Amino acid sequence: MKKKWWQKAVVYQVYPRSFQDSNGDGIGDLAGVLQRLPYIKKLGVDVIWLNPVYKSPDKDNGYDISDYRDIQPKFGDMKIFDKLLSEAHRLGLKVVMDLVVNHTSDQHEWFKESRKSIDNPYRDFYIWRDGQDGQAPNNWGSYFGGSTWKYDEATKQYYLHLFAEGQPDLNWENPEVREQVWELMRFWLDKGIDGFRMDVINFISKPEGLPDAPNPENAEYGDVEPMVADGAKLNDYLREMNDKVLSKYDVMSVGEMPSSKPEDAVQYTGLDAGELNMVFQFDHVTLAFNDDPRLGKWNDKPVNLVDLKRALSRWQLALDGKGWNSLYWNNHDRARAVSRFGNDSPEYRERSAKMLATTLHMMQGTPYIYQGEELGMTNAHFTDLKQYQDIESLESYHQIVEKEKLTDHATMMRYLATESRDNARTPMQWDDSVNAGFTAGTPWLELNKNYREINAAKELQDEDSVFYFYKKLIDLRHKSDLIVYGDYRELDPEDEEVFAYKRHYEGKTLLVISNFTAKDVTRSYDSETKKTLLLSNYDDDLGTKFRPYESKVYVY
Ligand code: TEU
Ligand code: CA
Repeated sequence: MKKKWWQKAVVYQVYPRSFQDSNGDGIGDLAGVLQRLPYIKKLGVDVIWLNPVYKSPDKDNGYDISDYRDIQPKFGDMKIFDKLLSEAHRLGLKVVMDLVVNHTSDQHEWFKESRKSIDNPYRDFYIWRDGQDGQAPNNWGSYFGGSTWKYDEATKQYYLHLFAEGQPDLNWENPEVREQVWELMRFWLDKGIDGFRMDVINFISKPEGLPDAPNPENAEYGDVEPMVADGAKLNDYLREMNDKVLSKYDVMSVGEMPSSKPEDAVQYTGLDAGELNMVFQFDHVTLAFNDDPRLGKWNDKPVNLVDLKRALSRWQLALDGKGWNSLYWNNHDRARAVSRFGNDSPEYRERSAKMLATTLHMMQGTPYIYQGEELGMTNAHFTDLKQYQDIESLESYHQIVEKEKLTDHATMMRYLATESRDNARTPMQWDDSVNAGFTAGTPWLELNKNYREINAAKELQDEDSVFYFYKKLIDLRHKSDLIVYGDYRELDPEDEEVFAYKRHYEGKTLLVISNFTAKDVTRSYDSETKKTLLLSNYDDDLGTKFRPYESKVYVY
C-alpha cells in the first residue's frame, strides 16, 4: 500500500470556542488558538483539526453555517485566520477544517432564496415536501428532538432538517448543490488548508421516496439514522468530490460516518477507491445504550470491555491492508475519554488516562487527540440543568422528561452527566488562575471545577504528567513503521479485564497489554520470549503482574 503523510500523522482537535479567549468576551477565538500554537507544537502533533469557525447564527455551535467563505465575528476575521494558517505552517503544523455540507443554516442565502417560492431557482437546493393530511411527510425524528420536518407557511410545504430547525438539509441529488460544494472546498484548499473533516458526510444521500422509519416501539418518531446513513448514491457523490476537488491537492480527508460499518468503510477509505482517506466510525462510542430504545444514547451505564474490544478489533481487522482507520476516544460530541472508558477518580485518573492513550495509540490508524484529553481532563459532572447549553442535551431533556415523560428529572440528569456533549466543551484548563487562564471575562460555559488540580501549566512542569505521556506516544509513532504499518491481532477477546493485542511488521512484534480494572491481575503472553519494554504507565515492570490500569508495550 503506497504510504501517505497522514498515515504517520497525529491530529489535535481544537474546539475554538472552548480553547483560548484572547479578547475577554468569554468565548475562545482564532487569536487565542494562534497564541497557543507553541503548546500544540510542543505536544508533537502534526495536524490541527479546527471545528467550524465560519459565519453562523450558532444554533448548533457553528454547525449551522450561513456563509462558508467568511469567519464568524466572535472567532475573529479572515485576516486572523490567514495569520493562524501561516503561523501553523511555519511551525510545521497542518490545518484541517470542518466541512459541514449535509446541511446549512436557515440563514444561508441559498435557504433564504429557496423558501421564497416553489419556483425559486434555489428551491431544489433543499428538500421540500407536501405534508400528509396536515402531518409531516414522514415519521423521522430529529437528533435534537421533535420531527425532522418543519412546516414553512410561506410556501405551505415542509423542509427536511435531520438536526435543528435552523439546519435545513441540502439536496445532494441536485448537481448545482454539488458544484457549489466543490467551489467552497476549492476556496479553502486554494488558501492552503491541508484537508477536511466532513460532518455526517454519510447522511447526504437520502432514500428514494423518503419512506417512514420502522417504529416497533411505537415511539413518537422513528429512528432516522438507519434511513439516511450510507445511502445509495453516497459512493458516487464521494467519488465525484474526489475527482473534481480532493485529487487535485495533497490533502487529507476524514468523513464523520455515524453507524457506518467496516464493510462500507473499506470502500470509502480504500486507497484506490478514490473517495476519502479515513472515517470516524461510531461503533466503540455507542456501546452503552438505554434498555428503553426510545431513550437512545441517554444512559449511565459503564462500557463493557469485551464489547469495546470487539468494536475496535473489528475495525482494525477490516481495514488492515484495505483502508485506513481513524483512532479516537472522544471529541466535541462525546463524553471525556477518562470518564467514559477509564476511571476519573483522583486515585486512578492519570493512570487510566495513560492506559487509554497507550491502548489506542499503538493501534493501526491515525490518532486524534481532543483538546484536554492530553491533560486527562474529565467530564464536567454538572448537577443542575441550567449548567448545560448544548442544544442536543437541552432538547433531549425537554423531549424525554417534559414531553414524552419517558424518565424523571434525576435519572435524566445522571444520563446528561454521563453522555452530554457539554462534558467535552468546558473550557480548556491552562493553569490554576481564575477561569484556568481560558478567559479574563465570564466563560461562555462553566469551567470544570477541577481545573486547579488538572491544568496544562502543572503538567508541563511534571515529566510524569499525562501530557508528557502523550508526547512519548506521539514520538514513538513518528519513529516506528511497526506502529504505523504493522498488522493487528487481538489476544484473548473474551478476557473481561485486560485488552491485549499484537502488531507485526517486517519480522518485528509489538505486544500491547492494558489492565482496564482497578484490580491487580496476572496475565502472561509469550512468556518464554525475550521482550524489551518500550513504554509503561508505571515505573517498573512486575512481569506477569498488572496493577490497576497498568498498561505496557513490549517490542521483540
Ligand atoms: O455530529 C453528528 C452526530 O452524529 C452527532 O449528532 C452525534 O450523533 C450526537 O451528537 C451524539 O451525541 C455532527 C457534529 O459533530 C455535531 O457537533 C453536530 O451537532 C451535528 O453533526 C450536526 O451538524
Ligand atoms: Ca474571544
